[in-house]
Amino acid sequence: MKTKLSTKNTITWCPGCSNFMLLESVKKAFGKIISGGTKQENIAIVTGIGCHAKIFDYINVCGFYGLHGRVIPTCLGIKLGNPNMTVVGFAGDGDTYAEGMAHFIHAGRYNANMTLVVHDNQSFSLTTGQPTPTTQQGYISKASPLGEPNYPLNPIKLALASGVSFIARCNAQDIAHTAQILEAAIRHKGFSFVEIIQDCLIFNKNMNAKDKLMYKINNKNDMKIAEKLAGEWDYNSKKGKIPIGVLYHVEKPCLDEKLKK
Ligand SMILES: Cc1ncc(C[n+]2csc(CCOP(=O)(O)OP(=O)(O)O)c2C)c(N)n1
Repeated sequence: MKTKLSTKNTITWCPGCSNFMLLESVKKAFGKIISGGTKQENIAIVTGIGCHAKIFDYINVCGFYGLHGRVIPTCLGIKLGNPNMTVVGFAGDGDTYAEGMAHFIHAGRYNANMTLVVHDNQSFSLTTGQPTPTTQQGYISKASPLGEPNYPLNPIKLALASGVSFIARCNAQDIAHTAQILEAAIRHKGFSFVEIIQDCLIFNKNMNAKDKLMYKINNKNDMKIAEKLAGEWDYNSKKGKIPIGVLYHVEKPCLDEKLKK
């Protein structure tokens, strides 16, 4: 299955980039979905533009190498055009929470049956390390020589407030756990959002190596617990605890059911 899902394209991520590990997790999860009866040609992926987006070239499924910030509407277009497709979007933190922010909020409201995977390295890495909305305050880069003035956004809290029906967080370096969560996210009926915490080996390295703060949880539909879990890490420092796993999971009508009515 791994061979069937691989392509012959040369991988151009930096040696040691955690995107390699995420690629493995995605292939494992897709392998399970295909063994469960989904045809390989009925899986479509969409990417933005960025280091994360190169994953498009390395997985042998249908899809659309999209525009920066427009992963979600492109996924939605595929899903509306052919509801039989299993649609998974791969986006960056800059991609999703800067350019593409409005789409993220509405995706929660629409609850279309599709998955968004956000590779959060707290940096616009492909364009050499400018701060994104999840970058910590004080981060110095070419674009913020006096330090990033703004406090980071908490996307998990935003997802909860936007009504996202499946919210999870993973550590890119934990391939088996990430594969398991991705599979659950893809199987979820409705919009699933998986935040991947990943190190960038070149930019914003101060935020790397948070593994020791991480612990595994599996919350179902308890909003109070989800809100507490969402507040345990503020993206601004390497303090506190970082829950990984399913942070919130609820069943509610998805977009095609609402449209049918
Ligand atoms: C509309 C638009 N704005 C800006 C860019 C330039 N751009 C291309 S990649 C990129 C950075 C991507 O950062 P992120 O989404 O965080 O992904 P990463 O490279 O970190 O994986 C930017 C700003 C673009 N291609 N299109």
